[in-house]
Amino acid sequence: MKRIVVTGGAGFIGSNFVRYMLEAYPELEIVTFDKLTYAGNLDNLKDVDEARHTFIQGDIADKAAIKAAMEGCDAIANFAAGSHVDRSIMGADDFIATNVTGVYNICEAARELGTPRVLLVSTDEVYGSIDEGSFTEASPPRPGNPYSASKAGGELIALAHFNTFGTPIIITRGSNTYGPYQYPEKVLPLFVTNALDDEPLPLYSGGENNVRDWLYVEDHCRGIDTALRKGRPGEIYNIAGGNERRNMVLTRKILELTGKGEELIQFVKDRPGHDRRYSIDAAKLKALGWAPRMDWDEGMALTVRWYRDNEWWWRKIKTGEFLEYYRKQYHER
Ligand code: NAD
Ligand code: TDX
Repeated sequence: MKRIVVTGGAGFIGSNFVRYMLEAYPELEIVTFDKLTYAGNLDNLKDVDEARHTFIQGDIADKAAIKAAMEGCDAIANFAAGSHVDRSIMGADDFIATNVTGVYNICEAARELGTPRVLLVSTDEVYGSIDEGSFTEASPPRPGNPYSASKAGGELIALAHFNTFGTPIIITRGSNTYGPYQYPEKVLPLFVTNALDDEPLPLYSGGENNVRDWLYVEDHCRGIDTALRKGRPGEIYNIAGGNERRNMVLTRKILELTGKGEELIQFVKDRPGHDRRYSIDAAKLKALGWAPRMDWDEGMALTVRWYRDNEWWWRKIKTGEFLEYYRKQYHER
């Protein structure tokens, strides 16, 4: 592969992927195509090699724009999405436009252009919650909130596109991802940056019930790269961190690493439709040679240190639009 298009490459996982791929493949050229929504941020790409990287501002819901960006590329990896469950509960229009229509446009453009590989980044949330054991790729999707339903919708359209037209679609379903450059609406960077400022950590539903499986962002990126290069069109690959933790355990870890006390924890009203536990089996991707490398304690220490050392990055974000969202989301909760 000489040239790939990365949609959503100015977001959290996308920007880590761009950096990872440019370092891993010295000949590769990347075109980042991103709408720059509230979550897109060119600061995330500040340190990439400009000689091999081009940025285009555009919307995947605009078919002509995404098709023009994809012309002549060897592959596309789509990270563009509405990605935050709580925002999708407030209103899901953008989630449908990007996660469903946008994905359809990418499939159509790929079919028309003959794009050799189309990697769609999806999520373990499409399976819904599981009390015991882990979902495999053969488990049926049962999404439980507007975000995960829109991701499942995009997946179904893409898989039907493969079935009908042979469009070379590969889907990855990653678990909860953490690391540098994550927008501070997600629980981990929100709690870390709040703790650093001695602000409350709004924990839903007591924190003992809900379990997430934490995947370090570089492991997620290597998993996507493995699926992109070695995966079979029409197939789905789970990418699991193998670090299931209750939210209270995550919260205590953040307090320990920031040197703060439990008085910062504020129990707040639960998220509607809150999925209790996510758990996926990644044996299928492991058979292609991938395995997560980052130990959870080490990954957490690295991540908290990154937010501590990079206030320039998140202080700018935690203003304006963010504060408006924060007030709506947490006021009187
Ligand atoms: P993010 O919200 O940080 O970034 C999303 C990026 O997409 C932003 O740069 C935004 O500007 C861009 N974007 C949004 N709508 C767009 C549009 N219509 N056209 C072009 N660009 C658009 O998200 P993230 O956490 O980096 O997630 C990336 C992908 O990974 C998403 O598809 C998400 O569903 C999936 N995923 C995320 C996690 C996680 O824990 N964060 C886990 C599994 C899967
Ligand atoms: O303020 C909070 N308090 C709280 O207790 C927030 C924002 C979250 N939580 C809880 C809800 C979840 O049980 O923390 C857990 C993680 O929440 P999020 O960070 O919002 O992530 P989640 O809903 O699990 O979804 C994430 O993982 C799958 C990503 O946001 C998705 O993009 C990804 O697909």
